[in-house]
Amino acid sequence: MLKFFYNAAPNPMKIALLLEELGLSYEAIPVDTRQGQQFAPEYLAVNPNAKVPAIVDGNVTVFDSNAILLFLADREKRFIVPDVGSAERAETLSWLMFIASGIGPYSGQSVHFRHMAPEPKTYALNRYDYEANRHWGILEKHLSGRTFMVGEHYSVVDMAFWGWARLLPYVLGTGDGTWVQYPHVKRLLDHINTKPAAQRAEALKTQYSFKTEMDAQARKFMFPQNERLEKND
Ligand SMILES: N[C@@H](CCC(=O)N[C@@H](CS)C(=O)NCC(=O)O)C(=O)O
Repeated sequence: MLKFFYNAAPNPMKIALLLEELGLSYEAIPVDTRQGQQFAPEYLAVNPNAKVPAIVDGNVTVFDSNAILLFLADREKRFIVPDVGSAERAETLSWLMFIASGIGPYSGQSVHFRHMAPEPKTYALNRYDYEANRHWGILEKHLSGRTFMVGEHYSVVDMAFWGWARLLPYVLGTGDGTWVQYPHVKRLLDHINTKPAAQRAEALKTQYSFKTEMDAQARKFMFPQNERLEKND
């Protein structure tokens, strides 16, 4: 059976949604990153980057969320346009990579500097907040004249979008006011949230009690770079 290594963070949740939409049988294996389980040698053999998500299916291993989306959609021939030379397929790749290399990293760093980093952080927070908003602004504009991210149908690009859009008020620190600025992002998010597969994906986080405290041990695992600062003190 397909093994899905996950926690409740945005990148794994994209995969939970696709697995639920595909109706594939899978074993959900929690990786508690605040307890350092991402660094276990058995997990590093699956994902040398020590992050979630990853999947193992028979002799196939895939890590990095948008690579997993692409792999599963291609293999199952669902939620993606199959013609690799088509304009729609090209658009699919562009938006998948935009989400992987722009939305994810800038939103993630915006969360880090807004909610986790010690002072002084004005410069870094300003940069990542600006870039996160710039990237979400591009999606907002793109969605203003269309129902889905690509083409006329719900696809893996919408699922990649959903993983992060769920957390946008937290990412930008703007609470409910977020949706005044991003109404089209909200419209697509709400649409996906009505799907039973999205609700089953969200329910995954109740299957396992992930560590919630961001204590000294969790910070050591999540922010290993800080050790260098301590040495320089
Ligand atoms: N490019 C990777 C990023 C994965 C990633 O950063 N995952 C986060 C959760 S969303 C994680 O594992 N964090 C734990 C850590 O940084 O130790 C992907 O899209 O899968």
